[in-house]
Amino acid sequence: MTKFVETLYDSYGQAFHIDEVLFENKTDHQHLLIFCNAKFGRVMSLDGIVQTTEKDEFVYHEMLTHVPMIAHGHVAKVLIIGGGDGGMLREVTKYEQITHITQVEIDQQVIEMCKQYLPNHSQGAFDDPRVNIVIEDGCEFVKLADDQYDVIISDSTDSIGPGEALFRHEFYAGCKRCLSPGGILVTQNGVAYMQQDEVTTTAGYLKTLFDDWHFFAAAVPTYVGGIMTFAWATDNPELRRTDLGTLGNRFEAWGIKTRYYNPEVHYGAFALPQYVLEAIEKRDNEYHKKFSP
Ligand code: AG3
Repeated sequence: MTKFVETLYDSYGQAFHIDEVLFENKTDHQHLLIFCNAKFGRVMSLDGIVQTTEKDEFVYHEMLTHVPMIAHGHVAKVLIIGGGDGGMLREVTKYEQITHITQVEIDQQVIEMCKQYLPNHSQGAFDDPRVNIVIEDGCEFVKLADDQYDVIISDSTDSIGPGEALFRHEFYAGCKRCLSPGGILVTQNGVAYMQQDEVTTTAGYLKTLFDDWHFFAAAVPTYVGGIMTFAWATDNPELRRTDLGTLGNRFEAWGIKTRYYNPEVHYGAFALPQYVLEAIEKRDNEYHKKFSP
């Protein structure tokens, strides 16, 4: 039986039995592989790194969508950066009050192949009349876009290859200029234990741009090595402190169906272990040393 061995880390990783290869090709931007596995269903990898699987994708897509959506409370326009598999779009389109969704994906072939081989991710969301798909580098898009969005979700790969630009200061600054007043930016920020520098670096950038920023977390089985952190940034500090009762009322009133997210999980996701807080603070200190007079 053939095996897929993830190449993200040098000295540690995960392996899958490949039951069947559904698609494999070099796109204009990256190497795309979609295969079947008995435990995780269809698995999609880009440049040797697992991006999403049919069985555990709900954790990631629900947390990056519903945490900002429900905390904000009045979202009409959403921008998704990346997310070519369509899982994020599926979650976002669950909200009837949203009038417009722009999704900016660099790799058209990822969208096309995921529509064909991972249809359970998008479940038809690409055909939603509120959706506008733009094939472009997300970092370039946010530098020049004219529109403003209430929630921006960065559903990127890791900070290597095409995804690298989505972890730079200029990207976060671009997102800030595309947020409506009090809008929220959330981003995929890596697995904290394995990629601690990512927490430190992102914290340093967000600190210079937003009045309120932090991280929240969830454990995604196929993003191995512990909890994944998601960055949270906004100029409205009250949104992160939205009380449990309000979260519960909105969740119920809007009838959002989920398998991972619920208001208690939302609330608890902002409680971070000490080693993650230290990674955040490290940047605070380094930043001060470097930039204070
Ligand atoms: N994007 C995040 C993949 C991160 C994998 N990396 C890792 N294990 N550190 C997923 C795209 C799903 N829409």
